[in-house]
Amino acid sequence: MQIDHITLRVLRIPLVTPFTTSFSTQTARTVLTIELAARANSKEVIGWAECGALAEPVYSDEYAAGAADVIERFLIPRLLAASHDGTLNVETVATYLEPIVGHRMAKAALEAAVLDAQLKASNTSFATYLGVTRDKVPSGVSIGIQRDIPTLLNVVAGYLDEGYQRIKLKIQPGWDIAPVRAVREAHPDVPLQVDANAAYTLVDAPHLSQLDPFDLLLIEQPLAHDDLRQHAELARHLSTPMCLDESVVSARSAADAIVLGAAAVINIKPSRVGGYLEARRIHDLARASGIAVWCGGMLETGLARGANAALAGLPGFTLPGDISASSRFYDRDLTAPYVLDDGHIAVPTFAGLCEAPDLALVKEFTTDVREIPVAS
Ligand code: NPG
Repeated sequence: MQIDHITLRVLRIPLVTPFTTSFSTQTARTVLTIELAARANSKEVIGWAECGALAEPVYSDEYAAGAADVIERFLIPRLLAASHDGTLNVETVATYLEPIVGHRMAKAALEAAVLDAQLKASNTSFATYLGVTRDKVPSGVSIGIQRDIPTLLNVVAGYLDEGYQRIKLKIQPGWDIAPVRAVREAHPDVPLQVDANAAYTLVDAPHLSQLDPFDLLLIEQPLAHDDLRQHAELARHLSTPMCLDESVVSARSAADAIVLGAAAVINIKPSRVGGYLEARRIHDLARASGIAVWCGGMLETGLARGANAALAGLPGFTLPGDISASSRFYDRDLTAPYVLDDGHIAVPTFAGLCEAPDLALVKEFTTDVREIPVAS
């Protein structure tokens, strides 16, 4: 593949309702997008992708403006060298970017733009590329921390009415046992799980064990991202299965977590782990180890939501993912909206990772643009 032009944009897209987690309240999604014009298979194609990094480094150490900087300054020059040598394709991207330490979300975004272009040039859907045959995946919804329990119960009932197949509640110290008890009492049979985004320490083990009677699918990332050993210790105190999100950043860290007994379940977010190819490797490893996986969400726009649905079609994804309808977060999505159909999201059949976005909408939401010159 030869790259002809790259445009980086930072967009600010309003959310339909504020989303509160233990680390922040978001009222809008700041998202870095990549538009990559390329030639492959004698075709001119445009690959689109978005970066998972938030506006601030509060979920991980990456943030949108920083990702734009590292992409422009350090990652694109390496891809352009590969493009010039004629050795650029999605399978070589990670190798070219390897000398740059970390910055997985930035790398994932660039790899996704190349993958989208490559799939479009070969007229192949992402599901076909992965070998996925499922045509839809069950949809779960992630519910932020609410003002009070009556409000939470209303919100949960609304999403269940829409058809969501499982509920994930965000928790933090002061908002954990009571809200979970209330939701479980109101909905005894609903698949339910909780996500702490690293808000606790091992000292909280006795407190967290009070969640055990509520028959939760899992507790997600109660401890710090670099606390694998203590997650293993906490797992021994709880009967609720331990799931890791922030701690699993690669197939290597997934293997460590599994061997240590720190994860009975893994949340796979392609952007957190450096891209869809690494996400697939984690799926394969977990499946071979008998560890369940599910696809996490980062408030994706239509540039990544469908690709996540395709990934979640792989056989190891045995739990519903945070792959909700576009309307869960956005009044107007960048692409045709993803809709819930009987509690499921369709696995896309179009060529590429995503449909081309609505350029007028992209323009409306853009707060910063960088055109990257490509020397021929
Ligand atoms: O459905 O896209 C979604 C959101 C799911 O809760 C969700 N994501 O910690 O998993 C998380 C959380 C998150 C959102 C993390 C944005 C980081 C950024």
